[in-house]
Amino acid sequence: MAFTLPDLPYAHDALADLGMSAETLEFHHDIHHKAYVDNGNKLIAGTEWDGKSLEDIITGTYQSGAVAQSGIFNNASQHWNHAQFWEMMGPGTGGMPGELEKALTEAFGSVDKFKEEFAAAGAGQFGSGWAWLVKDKDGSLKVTKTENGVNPLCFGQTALLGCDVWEHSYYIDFRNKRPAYLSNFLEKLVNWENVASRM
Ligand code: MN3
Repeated sequence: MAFTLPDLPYAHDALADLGMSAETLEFHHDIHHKAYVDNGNKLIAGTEWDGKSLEDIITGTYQSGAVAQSGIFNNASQHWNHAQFWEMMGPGTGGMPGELEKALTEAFGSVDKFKEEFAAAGAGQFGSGWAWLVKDKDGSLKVTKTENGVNPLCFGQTALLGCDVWEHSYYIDFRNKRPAYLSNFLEKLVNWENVASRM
């Protein structure tokens, strides 16, 4: 089953008033995400991964550790990461569902402490990567960061929230100010109902 680029779940300009411009989404979704889809399809054609599910390709190539698989892993994982990322944001969504607020408070002490930890993980990721809120195998909530395309699937974790901290995600709107992008993401862009639905 070949990868396909999913449509954004909102218009390209739907997040502009919230700090993510149409130009960013045109580059990020239409060009960067599309490139992961197209390159992944080219690399997978005719290999043992042809016809496997996206999740199986990601975990299988990551666990193999083989350099020959790294191109397939990088493109497959980045395709999955971006497909989740678009869904985790949204325009004018409601507040945080009570069950999520309760779970974050239990795990981190307060919602604000969770946001501080998440923003610090994203700011502290050296180079390209992602910040995550995950549900670990034992059910506990944790904040993590990963390099490049590595994601929670690689560690058997459930991704509840992810933030792309590659420069292409923020350079147009925030230039080099990654902490400002992360703060804006947490305060204005996250679709907390989507996050809660992943628990
Ligand atoms: Mn990206």
